[in-house]
Amino acid sequence: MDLFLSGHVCNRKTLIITNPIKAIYMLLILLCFLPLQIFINNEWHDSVSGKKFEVFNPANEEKICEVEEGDKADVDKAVKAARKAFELGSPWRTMDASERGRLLNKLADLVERDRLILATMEAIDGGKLFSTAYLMDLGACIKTLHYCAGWADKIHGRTVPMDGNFFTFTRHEPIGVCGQIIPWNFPLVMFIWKIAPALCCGNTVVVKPAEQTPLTALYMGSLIKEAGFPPGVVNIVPGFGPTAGAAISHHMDVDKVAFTGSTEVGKLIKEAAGKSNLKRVTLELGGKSPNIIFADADLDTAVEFAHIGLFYHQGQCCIAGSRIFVEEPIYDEFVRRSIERAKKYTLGNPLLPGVQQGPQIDKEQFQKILELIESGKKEGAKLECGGGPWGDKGYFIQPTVFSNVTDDMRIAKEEIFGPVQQIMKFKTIDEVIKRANNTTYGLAAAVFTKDIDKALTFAAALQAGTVWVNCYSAMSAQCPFGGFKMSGNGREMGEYGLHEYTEVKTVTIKIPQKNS
Ligand SMILES: *[C@@H]1O[C@H](CO)[C@@H](O)[C@H](O)[C@H]1NC(C)=O
Ligand SMILES: *[C@@H]1O[C@H](CO)[C@@H](O)[C@H](O)[C@H]1NC(C)=O
Ligand SMILES: CC(=O)N[C@H]1CO[C@H](CO)[C@@H](O)[C@@H]1O
Repeated sequence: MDLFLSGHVCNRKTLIITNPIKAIYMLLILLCFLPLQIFINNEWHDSVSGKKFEVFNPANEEKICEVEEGDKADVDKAVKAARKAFELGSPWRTMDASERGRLLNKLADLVERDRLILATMEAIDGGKLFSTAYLMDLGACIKTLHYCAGWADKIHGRTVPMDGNFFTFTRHEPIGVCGQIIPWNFPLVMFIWKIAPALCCGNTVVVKPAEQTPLTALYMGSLIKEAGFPPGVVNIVPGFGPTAGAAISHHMDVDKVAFTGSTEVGKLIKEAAGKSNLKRVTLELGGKSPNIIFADADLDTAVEFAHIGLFYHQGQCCIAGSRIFVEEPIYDEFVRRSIERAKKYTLGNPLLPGVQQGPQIDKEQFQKILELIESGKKEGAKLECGGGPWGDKGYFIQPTVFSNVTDDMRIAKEEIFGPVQQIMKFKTIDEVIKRANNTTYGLAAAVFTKDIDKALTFAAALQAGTVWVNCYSAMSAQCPFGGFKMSGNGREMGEYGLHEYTEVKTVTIKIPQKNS
């Protein structure tokens, strides 16, 4: 996600990059034209059931629009279209690989052209800071599309020195129809992270955006058509997890499903795959990532990254560093500076310049976070600041810092997905490795130290898909991303991510022997 955060976030000048009023005006015009429907075969469809669902702005709880609600019958239609587009001899299967790359580059250009509109939609629909959406999210989307476009004609097989008189080579073929289920916290980035690798490898896709945040995905439908992708290559079915999402994961004609979301739902998806056609499954799930700060670390850097690593996007990140272990000698000072940093926030409408924290996504998340904050208070953690809702409209929560946190508290064990920072104390290296790993999750981890030996010890010992040293949340399209343990299966992005969208086929040809 290209989140080299502190650099951007601290520099106020880069934040006010464009005119939000113009953006709102454009969005209003656009909503009149944006088909709030199901996108199948490059055309817009009403739902088979005739149902629609409402989409809300989490900053003021007001309804933005209604969207056609996809369910099993709509997923069936979308899968049929995707299957047809995948058939041998179809325009997509006969297209040169370099042409697939060109289409992805074209799509990147269209996203860049409409960056303002897409960033505004993310802000209104998902409560994301407009400035962050414009700089970080849209920036990451454009780079990811270009990155995958570059791979399209570089997916090579190998020749294999097989025993006997044979010529053997491998083909890295697309898997087929891929179901892709997108979370609400990074609606557009995750949409691109899913479709771009799948398409560059030659798959076709059926995408379900989150019911809270379907707007940018639908807008992408119109850009995909404009870019010139053949009908059926990308199909977009907005709807709910237990209906449309379940239909995708149980479908007998979906070859792979990729999901980003909660561990709980990840388990359901694997189960559905097991009960249907054993479709391939990749999952990017929850986390409770440890962030370990040694006394020899640069304290300013550590405080800032620990802060951003947790509070970014209102804490609604799977990688959030939500268990901060601080070495005893600097504990009190670290806590003091973390409180000072957290108190500096301006909360408010995410479209307005200068606002640094927007609302949580919906009432359910809002209430869950407040309940966890209460549990922290009850279980004896020290509430240093925040600790409750903010304002009288919208799902805002005050930036909250807990010190004196112990490993057995719920706030130290459960994924909060909110602006709530837990700071724990540690004494020895062995102790903190055990405590850091003592979780069912394994998505990310970080260590802050100037000692290269310590850094390398932790890089090896921490059970996590990504380990950062002296930084946090640094991500980009070239780097594989995913989880150990119950944080998921498989990797997304980077060259490793492409393996999850290809099947390897071994072709063996008998070489005729000359009679001697
Ligand atoms: C920290 O927690 C312990 C028990 O876990 C408690 O005895 C102590 O008073 C707490 N300290 C502060 C400053 O809240
Ligand atoms: C791991 O956590 C559990 C509780 O969640 C605790 O009982 C156990 O002692 C911990 N183990 C270590 C090595 O910290
Ligand atoms: C590599 C390593 O030391 N991993 C350990 C992390 O901590 C867990 C829990 O204590 C151990 O089970 C792992 O062996």
